[in-house]
Amino acid sequence: MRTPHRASFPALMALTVLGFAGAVIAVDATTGAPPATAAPAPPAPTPSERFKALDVDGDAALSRAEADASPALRDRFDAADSDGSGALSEAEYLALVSGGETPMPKSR
Ligand SMILES: [Ca+2]
Repeated sequence: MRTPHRASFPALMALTVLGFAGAVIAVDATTGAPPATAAPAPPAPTPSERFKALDVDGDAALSRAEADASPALRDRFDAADSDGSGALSEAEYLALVSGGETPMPKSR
């Protein structure tokens, strides 16, 4: 018995067929039903708009629970909470999103 590729070849064929079918469906979905009104891309929300969207209770601060809605924000909550109040003011949020990779530059 020397059939080293007997199991893998059908599996590869199945994956290829499934992948091809998925591509056809995706193309058909985009070309088959064009939107009536041209809407190329929604404008990206400004940081201030994102802050307001996250501030669900409208108290002008992001609690830890509110920040949990954004995984990226949740991971950086403690770094962003520069005054240690346990909530992010809009200024702290804007400093975080505008500061990017270096929220706390060391003085030198
Ligand atoms: Ca809030």
